Amino acid sequence: MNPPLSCTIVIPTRDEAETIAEMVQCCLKLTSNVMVADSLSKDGTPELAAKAGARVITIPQAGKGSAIRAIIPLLTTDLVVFIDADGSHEVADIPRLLKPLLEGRADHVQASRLLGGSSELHGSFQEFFRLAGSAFITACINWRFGVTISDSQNGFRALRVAVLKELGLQEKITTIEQEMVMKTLKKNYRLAEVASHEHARIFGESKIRLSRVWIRYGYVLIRETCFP
Ligand SMILES: Nc1nc2c(ncn2[C@@H]2O[C@H](COP(=O)(O)OP(=O)(O)O)[C@@H](O)[C@H]2O)c(=O)[nH]1
Ligand SMILES: [Mg+2]
Repeated sequence: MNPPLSCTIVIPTRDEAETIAEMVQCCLKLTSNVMVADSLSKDGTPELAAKAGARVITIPQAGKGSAIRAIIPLLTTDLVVFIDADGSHEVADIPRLLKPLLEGRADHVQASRLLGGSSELHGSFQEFFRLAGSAFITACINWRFGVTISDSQNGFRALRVAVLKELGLQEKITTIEQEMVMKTLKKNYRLAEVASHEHARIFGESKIRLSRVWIRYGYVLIRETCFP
Protein backbone atom coordinates (compact mmCIF):
# COMPACT_ATOMS: atom_id res chain seq x y z
CA MET A 1 0.00 0.00 0.00
CA ASN A 2 1.33 3.49 -0.87
CA PRO A 3 1.82 5.87 2.08
CA PRO A 4 -0.67 8.79 2.11
CA LEU A 5 0.57 11.96 0.45
CA SER A 6 1.84 14.79 2.64
CA CYS A 7 0.39 18.29 2.41
CA THR A 8 1.27 21.88 3.33
CA ILE A 9 -1.44 24.51 3.81
CA VAL A 10 -0.18 27.96 2.78
CA ILE A 11 -1.94 31.12 3.95
CA PRO A 12 -0.79 34.37 2.27
CA THR A 13 -1.28 37.37 4.54
CA ARG A 14 -1.01 41.11 4.66
CA ASP A 15 -2.52 42.71 7.75
CA GLU A 16 -4.92 39.93 8.75
CA ALA A 17 -4.46 40.10 12.55
CA GLU A 18 -8.19 39.72 13.23
CA THR A 19 -8.51 36.29 11.63
CA ILE A 20 -5.07 34.70 11.22
CA ALA A 21 -4.84 32.90 14.58
CA GLU A 22 -8.17 31.14 14.10
CA MET A 23 -7.34 30.25 10.49
CA VAL A 24 -4.02 28.71 11.56
CA GLN A 25 -5.67 26.76 14.40
CA CYS A 26 -8.36 25.39 12.07
CA CYS A 27 -5.76 24.36 9.46
CA LEU A 28 -3.56 22.69 12.10
CA LYS A 29 -6.43 20.25 12.74
CA LEU A 30 -5.84 18.92 9.19
CA THR A 31 -2.02 18.94 8.98
CA SER A 32 0.95 20.03 11.08
CA ASN A 33 2.42 21.75 7.99
CA VAL A 34 0.81 25.18 8.07
CA MET A 35 2.81 28.00 6.51
CA VAL A 36 1.95 31.69 6.61
CA ALA A 37 3.52 33.76 3.80
CA ASP A 38 3.40 37.30 5.11
CA SER A 39 4.27 40.52 3.29
CA LEU A 40 4.81 43.77 5.10
CA SER A 41 2.09 43.36 7.76
CA LYS A 42 2.06 46.19 10.26
CA ASP A 43 -0.61 44.79 12.59
CA GLY A 44 1.26 41.87 14.18
CA THR A 45 -0.07 39.18 11.80
CA PRO A 46 3.24 37.22 11.62
CA GLU A 47 3.64 37.15 15.41
CA LEU A 48 0.04 35.97 15.89
CA ALA A 49 0.48 33.30 13.21
CA ALA A 50 3.68 32.00 14.82
CA LYS A 51 2.04 31.95 18.26
CA ALA A 52 -0.86 29.95 16.83
CA GLY A 53 1.61 27.34 15.56
CA ALA A 54 2.32 28.22 11.90
CA ARG A 55 5.69 28.38 10.21
CA VAL A 56 5.96 32.02 9.18
CA ILE A 57 7.85 33.13 6.09
CA THR A 58 8.37 36.88 5.79
CA ILE A 59 8.50 38.26 2.27
CA PRO A 60 10.12 41.68 1.94
CA GLN A 61 7.96 42.94 -0.94
CA ALA A 62 4.22 43.49 -1.45
CA GLY A 63 2.01 41.30 -3.60
CA LYS A 64 0.21 37.99 -3.08
CA GLY A 65 1.89 36.58 -6.21
CA SER A 66 5.36 37.48 -4.95
CA ALA A 67 4.56 35.78 -1.62
CA ILE A 68 3.34 32.59 -3.30
CA ARG A 69 6.37 32.48 -5.60
CA ALA A 70 8.72 33.02 -2.65
CA ILE A 71 7.45 29.98 -0.74
CA ILE A 72 7.36 27.53 -3.68
CA PRO A 73 11.04 26.50 -3.32
CA LEU A 74 10.45 25.88 0.40
CA LEU A 75 7.68 23.30 -0.13
CA THR A 76 8.80 19.75 0.70
CA THR A 77 5.41 17.97 0.84
CA ASP A 78 3.66 16.18 -2.06
CA LEU A 79 0.66 18.53 -2.10
CA VAL A 80 -0.07 22.16 -1.28
CA VAL A 81 -3.30 24.00 -0.49
CA PHE A 82 -3.56 27.79 -0.83
CA ILE A 83 -6.24 29.41 1.31
CA ASP A 84 -6.89 33.08 2.14
CA ALA A 85 -6.58 34.41 5.69
CA ASP A 86 -9.73 36.54 5.80
CA GLY A 87 -12.27 33.80 6.57
CA SER A 88 -13.64 33.74 3.01
CA HIS A 89 -12.76 30.11 2.41
CA GLU A 90 -14.18 27.07 4.13
CA VAL A 91 -11.35 25.14 5.84
CA ALA A 92 -13.75 22.19 6.11
CA ASP A 93 -13.70 21.94 2.29
CA ILE A 94 -9.95 21.21 2.15
CA PRO A 95 -10.40 17.39 2.20
CA ARG A 96 -12.83 17.67 -0.77
CA LEU A 97 -10.28 19.83 -2.59
CA LEU A 98 -7.54 17.26 -1.99
CA LYS A 99 -9.63 14.22 -2.97
CA PRO A 100 -9.06 14.38 -6.77
CA LEU A 101 -5.31 14.76 -6.12
CA LEU A 102 -5.20 11.87 -3.66
CA GLU A 103 -7.16 9.68 -6.08
CA GLY A 104 -4.78 10.53 -8.93
CA ARG A 105 -7.55 12.19 -10.99
CA ALA A 106 -6.11 15.74 -11.11
CA ASP A 107 -2.90 17.74 -10.73
CA HIS A 108 -4.56 21.03 -9.74
CA VAL A 109 -7.96 21.48 -8.11
CA GLN A 110 -9.59 24.85 -7.74
CA ALA A 111 -12.47 25.69 -5.48
CA SER A 112 -15.24 27.26 -7.54
CA ARG A 113 -17.32 30.10 -6.15
CA LEU A 114 -19.54 29.92 -9.19
CA LEU A 115 -20.48 26.34 -8.28
CA GLY A 116 -20.48 26.92 -4.51
CA GLY A 117 -21.88 30.46 -4.39
CA SER A 118 -20.33 33.66 -3.07
CA SER A 119 -21.48 35.92 -0.28
CA GLU A 120 -18.85 38.45 -1.33
CA LEU A 121 -18.97 38.99 -5.09
CA HIS A 122 -22.17 40.98 -5.41
CA GLY A 123 -23.66 44.25 -4.30
CA SER A 124 -21.38 47.14 -5.26
CA PHE A 125 -20.10 48.28 -8.67
CA GLN A 126 -16.59 47.16 -7.66
CA GLU A 127 -17.93 43.64 -7.10
CA PHE A 128 -20.00 43.74 -10.29
CA PHE A 129 -16.91 44.60 -12.33
CA ARG A 130 -14.89 41.91 -10.57
CA LEU A 131 -17.54 39.29 -11.27
CA ALA A 132 -18.00 40.40 -14.90
CA GLY A 133 -14.22 40.54 -15.48
CA SER A 134 -13.76 37.15 -13.90
CA ALA A 135 -16.55 35.64 -16.05
CA PHE A 136 -14.99 37.14 -19.21
CA ILE A 137 -11.52 35.78 -18.38
CA THR A 138 -12.96 32.35 -17.57
CA ALA A 139 -14.86 32.31 -20.89
CA CYS A 140 -11.62 33.18 -22.73
CA ILE A 141 -9.78 30.37 -20.92
CA ASN A 142 -12.54 27.89 -21.82
CA TRP A 143 -12.40 28.99 -25.46
CA ARG A 144 -8.58 28.90 -25.67
CA PHE A 145 -8.06 25.54 -23.95
CA GLY A 146 -11.33 23.74 -24.82
CA VAL A 147 -12.33 23.24 -21.17
CA THR A 148 -15.48 24.10 -19.21
CA ILE A 149 -14.28 25.60 -15.93
CA SER A 150 -16.52 28.00 -13.99
CA ASP A 151 -13.97 30.05 -11.98
CA SER A 152 -10.38 31.11 -12.61
CA GLN A 153 -9.67 33.67 -9.89
CA ASN A 154 -10.32 31.97 -6.58
CA GLY A 155 -7.45 32.00 -4.08
CA PHE A 156 -8.56 28.63 -2.69
CA ARG A 157 -6.84 25.82 -4.62
CA ALA A 158 -4.72 22.69 -4.21
CA LEU A 159 -1.91 21.38 -6.40
CA ARG A 160 0.73 18.70 -6.63
CA VAL A 161 3.89 20.48 -5.52
CA ALA A 162 5.90 18.93 -8.39
CA VAL A 163 3.41 20.46 -10.86
CA LEU A 164 3.45 23.85 -9.10
CA LYS A 165 7.25 23.90 -9.35
CA GLU A 166 7.00 23.22 -13.12
CA LEU A 167 4.64 26.13 -13.86
CA GLY A 168 7.30 28.87 -13.89
CA LEU A 169 5.04 31.49 -12.29
CA GLN A 170 5.94 35.15 -12.84
CA GLU A 171 3.06 37.25 -11.45
CA LYS A 172 3.58 39.50 -8.44
CA ILE A 173 -0.06 40.24 -7.55
CA THR A 174 -3.38 38.37 -7.51
CA THR A 175 -3.06 37.68 -11.25
CA ILE A 176 -1.08 34.66 -10.03
CA GLU A 177 -4.38 32.72 -9.70
CA GLN A 178 -5.23 33.12 -13.38
CA GLU A 179 -1.60 32.43 -14.31
CA MET A 180 -1.66 29.16 -12.32
CA VAL A 181 -4.83 28.05 -14.09
CA MET A 182 -3.66 28.99 -17.60
CA LYS A 183 -0.18 27.49 -17.21
CA THR A 184 -1.66 24.26 -15.80
CA LEU A 185 -3.80 23.91 -18.93
CA LYS A 186 -1.06 25.06 -21.29
CA LYS A 187 1.31 22.42 -19.93
CA ASN A 188 -1.40 19.75 -20.28
CA TYR A 189 -1.77 19.07 -16.58
CA ARG A 190 -5.20 18.03 -15.32
CA LEU A 191 -7.33 20.80 -13.78
CA ALA A 192 -10.43 19.93 -11.73
CA GLU A 193 -12.97 22.03 -9.84
CA VAL A 194 -14.97 21.43 -6.70
CA ALA A 195 -17.80 23.61 -5.43
CA SER A 196 -16.96 25.70 -2.38
CA HIS A 197 -18.87 28.61 -0.89
CA GLU A 198 -17.04 31.93 -0.55
CA HIS A 199 -17.99 33.82 2.60
CA ALA A 200 -17.71 37.58 2.95
CA ARG A 201 -14.36 38.58 4.48
CA ILE A 202 -14.80 38.64 8.27
CA PHE A 203 -12.89 41.86 8.97
CA GLY A 204 -11.40 44.78 7.05
CA GLU A 205 -11.38 45.33 3.30
CA SER A 206 -10.16 43.52 0.20
CA LYS A 207 -6.64 44.56 -0.77
CA ILE A 208 -7.52 44.44 -4.47
CA ARG A 209 -7.95 47.84 -6.14
CA LEU A 210 -9.53 46.97 -9.47
CA SER A 211 -8.86 50.40 -10.99
CA ARG A 212 -5.12 49.79 -10.51
CA VAL A 213 -4.82 46.15 -11.54
CA TRP A 214 -7.34 45.47 -14.33
CA ILE A 215 -4.78 46.17 -17.04
CA ARG A 216 -2.50 43.49 -15.60
CA TYR A 217 -5.38 40.96 -15.75
CA GLY A 218 -5.83 41.76 -19.44
CA TYR A 219 -2.09 41.57 -20.09
CA VAL A 220 -1.76 38.14 -18.41
CA LEU A 221 -4.80 36.87 -20.32
CA ILE A 222 -3.28 37.91 -23.66
CA ARG A 223 0.22 36.71 -22.74
CA GLU A 224 -0.96 33.26 -21.66
CA THR A 225 -3.46 32.95 -24.54
CA CYS A 226 -1.24 34.00 -27.42
CA PHE A 227 2.30 33.01 -26.47
CA PRO A 228 3.71 29.54 -25.80
N1 LIG B 1 1.59 37.83 1.38
C1 LIG B 1 0.66 38.66 0.89
N2 LIG B 1 -0.65 38.36 0.97
C2 LIG B 1 -1.56 39.23 0.48
C3 LIG B 1 -1.21 40.45 -0.13
N3 LIG B 1 -2.34 41.09 -0.53
C4 LIG B 1 -3.37 40.29 -0.16
N4 LIG B 1 -2.89 39.17 0.47
C5 LIG B 1 -3.64 38.08 1.06
O1 LIG B 1 -4.33 37.40 0.02
C6 LIG B 1 -5.60 36.96 0.49
C7 LIG B 1 -6.70 37.55 -0.40
O2 LIG B 1 -6.69 38.96 -0.26
P1 LIG B 1 -8.03 39.81 -0.30
O3 LIG B 1 -7.64 41.22 -0.09
O4 LIG B 1 -9.02 39.21 0.63
O5 LIG B 1 -8.49 39.64 -1.81
P2 LIG B 1 -9.92 39.22 -2.36
O6 LIG B 1 -10.40 38.07 -1.53
O7 LIG B 1 -9.67 38.83 -3.77
O8 LIG B 1 -10.78 40.44 -2.21
C8 LIG B 1 -5.70 37.40 1.95
O9 LIG B 1 -5.31 36.34 2.78
C9 LIG B 1 -4.71 38.55 2.03
O10 LIG B 1 -4.18 38.80 3.31
C10 LIG B 1 0.19 40.77 -0.20
O11 LIG B 1 0.62 41.80 -0.70
N5 LIG B 1 1.07 39.84 0.31
MG1 LIG C 1 -10.74 38.07 0.49
